[in-house]
Amino acid sequence: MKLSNYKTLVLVLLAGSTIYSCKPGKAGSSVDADAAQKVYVAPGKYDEVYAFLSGGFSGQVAAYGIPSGRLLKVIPVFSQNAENGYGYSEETKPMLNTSHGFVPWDDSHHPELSKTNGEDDGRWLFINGNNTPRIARINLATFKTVEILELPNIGGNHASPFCTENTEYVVGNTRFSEPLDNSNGDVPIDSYKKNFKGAVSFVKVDKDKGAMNLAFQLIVPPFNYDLAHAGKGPSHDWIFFTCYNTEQANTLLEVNASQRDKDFIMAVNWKKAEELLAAGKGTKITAKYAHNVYNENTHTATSVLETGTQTLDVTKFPGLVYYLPCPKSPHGVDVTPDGEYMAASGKLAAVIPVFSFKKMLAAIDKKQYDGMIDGVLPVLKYEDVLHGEVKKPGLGPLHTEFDGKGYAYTTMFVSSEVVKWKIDNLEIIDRIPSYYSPGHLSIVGGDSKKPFGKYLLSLNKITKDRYLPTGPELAQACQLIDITGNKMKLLLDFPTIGEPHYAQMIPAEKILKNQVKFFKLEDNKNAYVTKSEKDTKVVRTGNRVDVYMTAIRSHLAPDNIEGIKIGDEVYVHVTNLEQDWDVPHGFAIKGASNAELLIMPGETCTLKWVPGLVGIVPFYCTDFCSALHQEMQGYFRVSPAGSTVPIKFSIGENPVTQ
Ligand code: RUQ
Ligand code: CUA
Repeated sequence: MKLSNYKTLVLVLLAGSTIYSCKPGKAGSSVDADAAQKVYVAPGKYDEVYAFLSGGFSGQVAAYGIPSGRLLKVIPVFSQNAENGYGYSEETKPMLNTSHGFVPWDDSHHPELSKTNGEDDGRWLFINGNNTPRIARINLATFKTVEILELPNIGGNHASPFCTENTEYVVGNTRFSEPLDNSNGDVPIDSYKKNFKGAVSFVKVDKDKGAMNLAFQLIVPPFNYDLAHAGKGPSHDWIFFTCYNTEQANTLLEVNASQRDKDFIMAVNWKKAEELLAAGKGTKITAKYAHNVYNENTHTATSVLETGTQTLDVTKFPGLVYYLPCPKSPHGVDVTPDGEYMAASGKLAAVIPVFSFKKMLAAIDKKQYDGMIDGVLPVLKYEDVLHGEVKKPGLGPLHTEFDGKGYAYTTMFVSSEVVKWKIDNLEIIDRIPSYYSPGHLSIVGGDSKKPFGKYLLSLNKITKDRYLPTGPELAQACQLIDITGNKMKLLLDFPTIGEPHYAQMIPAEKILKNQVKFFKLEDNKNAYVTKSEKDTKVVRTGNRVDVYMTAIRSHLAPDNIEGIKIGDEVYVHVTNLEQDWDVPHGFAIKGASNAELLIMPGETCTLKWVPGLVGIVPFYCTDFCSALHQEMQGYFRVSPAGSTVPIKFSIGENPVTQ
């Protein structure tokens, strides 16, 4: 783009920003009288739908009830979470291990529900770590993160994780291309075109257990890859990625990556990739990446460093990838429920191009290409693959989802609205303001084969004047929109944690039926479990002290512990003996440079504590578990290094000396 064009672009974007700063439609004025009734969930009643919102730069996921907008739980994923000791306890620390060491934070963008026959099955939720490339899996029976797989060879795991129709794979693509991990990365940055590569990761998911492993990576041209969606039905074998910066710029991308009139959607035939690998065409390369698994019987995570991955260089295998020209720095690509159309959104485009899968196959058959990338990767002709364009949709189209009734809904980032259009004739049906600058939107089942429809969430980047101010940083938010009628109706507006980057929504019944209420004590295989109070003990091994403690309403056993010395490393293993729903106990030690533990019924958690001062140190249960919760406490006695005070522990009238 010439600089003059760039200026025009900036002007357009600025003009967009005045749209939201002048308060479209007066904030709140467009709410119908019955909106309150439609979102009111009476006390004691359950919501109809679970919404899983990414926490963006909080690194977590939040579960909300819809239509009430009630926050149900923050599920820790990539960030340490002091609230329940995730990433602080000895059992969960390995979850945050990477090839770079312990990384206690990430930037989570895209929650993705596991799918069976293209429908959300309510078993697992995947989410990407964008910064230090990782994919996590959350078990929706326990709402716990049970697996985190790092991805090698990429930078910015943004186009991720997207499931194929039966969760055969979750797929991720790189935002930043970079030299492959097995090459010499110490190269001039301006050797980008020569030395940098993109890599698409295909993570195989075990059908029954959900266990992930990196099956293979496709080595692709060094573009920036933004988002993806897998095909379904007729397009089952394919997955589509948007790419920008096909200019392959490595500086001032704001200008340099916006020069071409069209970038691409990259269509990948993953079935073909599978065949090539089965025929031994893959190349194994060395790569270092962590694979962290939380075992639900030991309640303990382990971290393994993997050493290699299979790759296919797409330039060597014709038929693996095709490029569909797509106007102006495309961002989202979304596949209709019937798998026939792909709606793309060019951030800077004036239309929403909708591509036809059928036409794509026909164009591939005809082999009439609009040139080749790297001399070998075919670019199809725009007109040949286009179903049509949604004209004048608004400014800054980003993401689209579907209601299953033939309509699509697209967010307009710059003009701050959600636009409803018809898939067959591409006519715009309705538009509704969104406060403000929506990124993604989410419809219940809206990216699946069978959308449930009814509710749409617009996930907004900016809130400005919507809520009571909270200093320079304002809450991020979303709007709940009723999509049952011809016209969309605003129902509710509520703030969220972190950035509600994207969300997936699912009818509650699909998740309710699998809920775990407590962990069976008899199945607890933690190496430090204590299954009854009489087995509690304190064991010294050199300067390591292991405390085997139990918690039950309303005492911790033992509750008086002596013989700890400066220089010791103390591991307190607390087993919660309760066998009932909703009775966690907490555990915290004065002055410990660590968070508390929050131990679920039947679970064992371990807090590492290095005492720093001589004296008496209290510990207690942090979760208000019973009428005698305040009585749930105890003391450590810490003696100087070299002291001869023996290990001694007791509860009530039963002191025991070792
Ligand atoms: S991308 S706001 Cu991080 Cu999901 Cu489009
Ligand atoms: Cu246990 Cu409070």
